[in-house]
Amino acid sequence: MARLIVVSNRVPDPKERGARAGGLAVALADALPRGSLWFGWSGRRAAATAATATLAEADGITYATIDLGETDYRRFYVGFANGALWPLLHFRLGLMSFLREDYEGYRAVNRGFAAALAPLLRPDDLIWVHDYHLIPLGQELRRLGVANRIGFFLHVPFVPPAILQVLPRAGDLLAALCACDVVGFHTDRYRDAFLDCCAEWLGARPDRQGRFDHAGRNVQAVVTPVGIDAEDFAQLAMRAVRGVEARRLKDSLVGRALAIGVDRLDYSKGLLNRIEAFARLLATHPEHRRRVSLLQVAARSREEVDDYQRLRRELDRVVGDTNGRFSEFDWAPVRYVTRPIRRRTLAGFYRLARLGVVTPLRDGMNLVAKEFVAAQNPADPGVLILSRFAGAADAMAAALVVNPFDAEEVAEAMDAALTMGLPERQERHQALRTEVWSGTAAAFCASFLQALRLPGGGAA
Ligand code: ADQ
Repeated sequence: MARLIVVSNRVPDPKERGARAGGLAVALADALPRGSLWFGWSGRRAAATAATATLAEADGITYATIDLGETDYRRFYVGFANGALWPLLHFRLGLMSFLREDYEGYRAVNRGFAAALAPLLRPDDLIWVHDYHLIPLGQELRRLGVANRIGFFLHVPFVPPAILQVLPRAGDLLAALCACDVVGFHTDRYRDAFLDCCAEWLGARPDRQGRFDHAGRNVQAVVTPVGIDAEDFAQLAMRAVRGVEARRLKDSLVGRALAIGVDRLDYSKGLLNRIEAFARLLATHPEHRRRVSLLQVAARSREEVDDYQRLRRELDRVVGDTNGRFSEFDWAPVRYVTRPIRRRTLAGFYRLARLGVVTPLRDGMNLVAKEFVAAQNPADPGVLILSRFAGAADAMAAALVVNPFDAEEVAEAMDAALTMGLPERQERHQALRTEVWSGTAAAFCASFLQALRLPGGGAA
């Protein structure tokens, strides 16, 4: 079988397997076949970007990483990827900032990645590039004469033409992406938006399988939703709920219901809206005061980007206000933790929770929703509240699906979840469980790779 080459911005440190706060690393680590090579940034900064990769091996996977130069890091990572593309692809035009030099830095790092990767490649390798940091990588590899099959998967949403047109150089980027053979998305909506953009900028005329010709190549857009290793996570939760941390949490609740939110501290995750909705629940339904605590785990993320520092301050304030307003001497409504918690510990916490609150304003998929479902005890499951703007909502209609911009609607859903009887909880959970157990990380990899392996075949 052909060797798989995975390329992503960050390559996780194999030694830190238990403590990753990031969907891409979690999804891939669950599904990579042995013998694969994983290429990308080491996470370290140096005076200049390295021209060749450093190799390390663990569990049958070769990790090939390069350090990034300070200026490249600022322009590529902080500037264009997280200052322009991330807000744009999450529909936050007001937060987008574009500088030509950032765009040039972004292109330069993609060129550098291609130059460092090309010498490691064999002719029959399958190359699978991940996410918005590396949109032009396929084109840069082609320029170096790489003729291998190249696939690209976007972990975040794709936006319709009316949004994409705001980005200077949008046409350039779309054309660069079309140097790949297969381009994958979580949902039909994102794929259709991509095809609409290709029609508008590149004159593409896709067929019903999402294939079209561009610049002498055939490109296929596919839908392959990311999932988790559900059975493994369920086992983890069953063990962890008996562990020390879960027991400490349970004891501290003294019989109160637990609501849980777990996110990177990111403005796309709807954290402010969530706290506001919880405060509204306590204001309009005083019967829940002292009966429920919200544990919000919000791992700090991208702190070098100003908007993230602002969000952190704002969230500190909103949590403080809510606790000041409703706390009593023996109960605080919100418990707020800003450091990552080990995956195993989180699994136990999910299982203890009566309510999982996953209310991003936009999210490509959202794996926390799936983890919460996998962790539940089917005999007495908790209820999932899920934003309709998470890709996960497309296949999880049995959750309480809400518009996160409507605090009253979210508060009503919280009330409904806290008062829901066992038969309805079980019925909803069973439907969600079926979905999470079929759309696993392994299924995601298999269906994307099937499309990538087979010119002319593959996922729809
Ligand atoms: P993320 O935006 O990082 O991923 P998500 O899908 O929720 O979001 O994945 C986060 C992962 O990190 C989960 O496995 C979660 O358990 C873990 N995590 C989050 N917060 C944590 C914390 N505070 N402590 C410890 N662990 C934490 C991107 C896209 C998503 C998409 C994934 C996968 O933005 O939309 O679902 O990639 O494609």
